[in-house]
Amino acid sequence: MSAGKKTRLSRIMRNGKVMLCAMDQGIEHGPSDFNDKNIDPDFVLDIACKGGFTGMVLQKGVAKRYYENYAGKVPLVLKLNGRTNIIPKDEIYSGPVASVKEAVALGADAIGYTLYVGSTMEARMFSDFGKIQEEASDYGMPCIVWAYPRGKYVKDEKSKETVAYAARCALELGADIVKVNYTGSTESFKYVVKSAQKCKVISAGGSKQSDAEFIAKAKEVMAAGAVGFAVGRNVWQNPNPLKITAELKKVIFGKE
Ligand code: FBP
Repeated sequence: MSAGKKTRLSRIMRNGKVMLCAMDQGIEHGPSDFNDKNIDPDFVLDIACKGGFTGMVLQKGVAKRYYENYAGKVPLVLKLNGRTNIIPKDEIYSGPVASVKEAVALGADAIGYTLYVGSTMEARMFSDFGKIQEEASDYGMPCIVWAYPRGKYVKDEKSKETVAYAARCALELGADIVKVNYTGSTESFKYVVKSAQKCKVISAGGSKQSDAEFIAKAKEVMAAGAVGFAVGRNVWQNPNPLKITAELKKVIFGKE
């Protein structure tokens, strides 16, 4: 691993663990995910800083207009592809919208890229990512892959086998960290972690759950050997974002 990549990875990790705050839902789901407060990126960036997140995931437009004031307080993970949920799942494809060079210019410490494993557009997405990954290697930029099995051939997006397959693809394609959806049990998630081998596994937060459900899930994820979370809605849709963050932090990092 290059010295640059090691340095950047160490900035988005604490004691080997990862806790990212994700706010790319504005493109992935649309403004319906937001309320009057969290529609404002400053509201979410403030939570990320005060909550001790190890990174903030943004698309480039938001990063350009908002991140400057938070640099040095929370590292930036720039998402390099995106799509709306208006396009049908059957033809799901997420194309590149930014480059690694732009991520470097914006001060990012890692890039994020979604791969819809199993989709009809898989070959194109793997090839797009291949170029991104090559550019990332040139710059010593860590790659975090959002590995989501999706499309008309995917029977169960959250089954142990399918999620493990997606996680393995991330390893095979050169990701440093893979973000997957939780498979529902520690046992099944252990298989996902095992399949990803040297590619570290983090879990998505998913749609908003009760505090108790979310924290129980977090405990199961960590017990399976994952290194953390990239979470959005379960934090910034929570009426008390810093309280749930503190609880999640305890699960991920233990006593600090
Ligand atoms: P959440 O914690 O809100 O689920 O965010 C995680 C995330 O991966 C986001 O980065 C992304 O916008 C969204 O989920 C994608 O969701 P979907 O599975 O609906 O495509």
